[in-house]
Parts: sequence; C-alpha cells; structure tokens
Amino acid sequence: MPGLVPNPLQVRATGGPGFVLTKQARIVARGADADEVGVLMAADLRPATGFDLPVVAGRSTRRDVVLTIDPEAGFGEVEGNPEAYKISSTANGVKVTGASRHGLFNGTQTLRQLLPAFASSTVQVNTDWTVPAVSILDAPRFSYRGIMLDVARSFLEVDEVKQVIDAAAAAKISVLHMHLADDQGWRIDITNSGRAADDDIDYTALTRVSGATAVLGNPYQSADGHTGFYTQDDYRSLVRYAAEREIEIIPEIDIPGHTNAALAAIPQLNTAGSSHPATEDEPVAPHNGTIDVGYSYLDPTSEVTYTFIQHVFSQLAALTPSEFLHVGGDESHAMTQRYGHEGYVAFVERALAIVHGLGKKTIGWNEYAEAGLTAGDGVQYWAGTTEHAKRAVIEDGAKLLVSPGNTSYLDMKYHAKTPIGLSWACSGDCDVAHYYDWSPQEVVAGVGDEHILGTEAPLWSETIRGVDQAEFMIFPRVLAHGENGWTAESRRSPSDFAARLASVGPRLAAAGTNFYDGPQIAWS
Ligand code: TNX
Repeated sequence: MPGLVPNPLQVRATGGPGFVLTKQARIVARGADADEVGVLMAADLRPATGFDLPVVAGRSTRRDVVLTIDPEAGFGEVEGNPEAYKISSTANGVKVTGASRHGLFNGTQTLRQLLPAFASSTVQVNTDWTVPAVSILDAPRFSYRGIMLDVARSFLEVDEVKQVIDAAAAAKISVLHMHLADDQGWRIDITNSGRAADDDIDYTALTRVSGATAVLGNPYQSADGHTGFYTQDDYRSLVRYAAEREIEIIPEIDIPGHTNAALAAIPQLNTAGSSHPATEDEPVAPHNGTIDVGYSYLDPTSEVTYTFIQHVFSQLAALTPSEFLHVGGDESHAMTQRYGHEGYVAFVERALAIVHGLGKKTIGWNEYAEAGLTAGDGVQYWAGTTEHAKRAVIEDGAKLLVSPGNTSYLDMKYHAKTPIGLSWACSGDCDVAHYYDWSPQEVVAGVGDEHILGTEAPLWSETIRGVDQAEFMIFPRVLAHGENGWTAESRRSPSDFAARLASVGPRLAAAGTNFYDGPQIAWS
C-alpha cells in the first residue's frame, strides 16, 4: 500500500488484484459539480498516462473511475462532515464518493496517492496504473488547514502562486492566507472607485510606488526580493483557481504596524502621529527594504487612517468570497511605545468595527486579541503569551488558529547549514519530524478542538526568492503540519508518518515540486 499523507481515518486493504486504469477508462461523474472535479482529475492524469480519460455522465463499466457527490451516501462515524469521502477500489472499478464537492475533491487527491508515483508526472510514462484493492473512509479533524505566503517581502507571480496551490491541494490544504502588504511592499491593486466624497487619497499609488519595492538583500539572503503586484483581475483569477481546488484565499493587509509601504505611497498617511511625520525635507516615508520589524505604524489619532482602512478593506471584501479578512495586528512596537497599550487596543477596536461593518469576520495575529473580538473571529497564535488568545476564545467566542512559530514557521532553516531561512523561532533540528511532533490542542492550554478553527503554516519571505525556494521550504514540512490539521490524534504516529512520507517523495519529484529530501526520511 502506498503511503497516504495525511493519514486517513480508516484504510482497509481488501485483498485481491485491485483496479487497473487503462486507456479505455472514463471518468463517470454523478451529482452536481462532480464533473468539475472529474475534469481536474483527468487533466492531472492525462500527461503521465497518455489516456483520453473522457469525463462523462451515466452508467459506468468495470474499467471506469466513478466520482459521486452524495451527502446521503452514508459516511459512518464521519456522517455530517461536509469534507467526508470514501473510496472503494476493486478489480471491478474505483468509486470515490464525497459528501460535497470538497469531500469528492479530497477523495480524488487520495486516489492520486494510491496510483503509482509517476501518475503525477508531466511527461508520459509506461507502467501499469494499478490502484490497490482498498476501502477508505476519511474526513478531517479541522476544516481550516492553511499555509501562508508572504508575497509582500518578495513577490510571487500569479503562475508561481498557482504552482504552490496545486502542490498544496494534493496535501489537502484548504486555506491560502496571502500576506499582501508589509513594510517592504504592497501587492494588491486598490482603485479609486467608490472613494468617499471627501477622500483625496490616490490609492493607485500603493502598487505604483510600493509594488515596485521589496525586501533588500540581507545577511541571510544576498539577493533582493522580487517586486510586482496583482491587478484585481489577477487576484480574482487566483481566488477562482484556488476555489476550484477547494482552497479558500484569505487576504491580509497588516495594520497598524508593518505599514511602511503604505506610508511610502500615500503622503496623507504621513501625519504628525504616524511613524513617519511629514517634514518639508521628507514629506513621505522613504522605502525601507531592511528586515527590521516594529518601527512603522499608521496614525491612530488621524481620521485619514480610518478613511484609508475603510476603502482598502471594502475593496478587499468585494474581491474575496471568504468570510474572513486578516488584519494583521502584530508587532506594533513603536505604536504601543508612543500611544500605550490603550492606544493600540483602541485602534484595533475601531479597525475591527470597520471590517465587521463590511460583513466580514476578522483574523489577526495573537496580539490583536488584546482588543475585544466578536464571536467567530479568528485569533492566530504565533508567539509570546497565550493569555490574550485564550481570553478572546473563552470570553468573546473567538476561534483559535494555531501557528506556533517553533513548529509552524516554514521560513525557518531545516538545520544550521540550510542556505536560506531564518532561525529565530526554530534552530538546530527543524526538519520534518520536529514539525510533526506537536499537537494543536496543546498550543494554548485549556483551548480544545471545539474552540479551534484549525492549523496554519506561514512562509515568511525575508529570505525566500521565487517559487522554487518557496517550495523547498514548504515541502515536506507542510505535510507534517497539515497532518496535524487533518488526522485525529489517535491516528498519528511519528514513525508511521515517516514511513508514509517516504513514498510521497517520488510523487513530489514526479509532479515537479521542489522539496528538501533531508536525512530523517528513508525516501523511496
Ligand atoms: C515575525 S510572525 C513576523 C513577521 C516576520 C517573521 C519572520 C509575525 C506575525 N510577524 O513579520 O516576517 O517573524 O520569521
């Protein structure tokens, strides 16, 4: 049996010869939207197999793959989980049944792992495309299984992000958090349309000025970051591409700190109370490409700040189907120094009211839970005291998103000699076993599954340039992290995971995903 990652709930080898995918095979789709999943699966398998794999409706033969969406199909102990799926493979056909489109998509990703590794190859391979005789029932522990791309420090082109989405979808990742603005760059086009009558900000300067900047070379990475930005059409195409693969995009504009790129582009934000009070000599903040953090902030005492937030987040809300917008909130050190804890909290509460007023829930880094949240908002725990996150969960009804830096941050070096990456959150041995060996319910003591939204592994990009380097840091660690979001504790085991991961290596290689094949795994 090939190694399956994340580990399904039940896998039963049923014996016998299994199913062989041949050139007569068709993909028979049943239930609304099943054909869409079939089209994706056929597109995935055609290059390697060279088969036609037509997607059809109606009756099936023993040579076919049958894809069904049926919430009533009977999912046993995971009944009611919309992401549930089951697979039955015998010599007389393969059937994948999902409780929803997402459930079916999950099942097709497992089916890919049941085929020989070369099934994901982009060039044709001649082999027997056998699926072992097996019966699988599966559903995730958490619905939110995320990764984050920091395209602010170093940009990733649309096609690069799509490449990461493809690889992440195979790992049953369900959320892509995009960190779209920071001190070094601004990556999403904001137009002037719909501006308030008294608003004279030219929002198009955000990308014109700060889309052209990025992090500079630094002690950990000599190359400068990549510049660029997404037009609103680019962003919509990413949202659509991700959604087809059952990944939801949650955009982040980090406020009030990490905002030098906004200050550099919008003169009006450089008020007396901002981190860059305008002077005659220097009316707007200069670009800052260093990897310093905590120095920049928006003026909490200026109405321009809130006009800006209202406009930017309303465009983001209109572009984003997700119920969440991420507002950052981390490391507002200089602001807190100047305006105190109360000043920071008052800012966050006013910003949250704006975003809630747009009909969205918020997510923020754990510091933002120093302010009162609204039931259903997310608090993303990354570092420091867990006190505020816990309070927001217990008192406000917020949900915890677990991203503990030490076992979640994909920008940490695997070991001291990794040529890129930082080491502040993890140093020494930060390879895949370390990213497996932790449990979501232990991150904030007293906050259990009923309060946990899910898991997320962020890739910060101070030291990452382009998609090859991004994939190298993401894989295989996201597979370990993601299994923590998917698989029940009772089904998780470090040695079993290592054995299963060994057979995922060739699949990543065949699919063209760059990954770190470190010595902890006996790669097959
Ligand atoms: C901390 S994690 C940050 C980021 C950096 C990252 C580098 C967080 C909320 N803030 O601004 O990019 O460390 O690892």
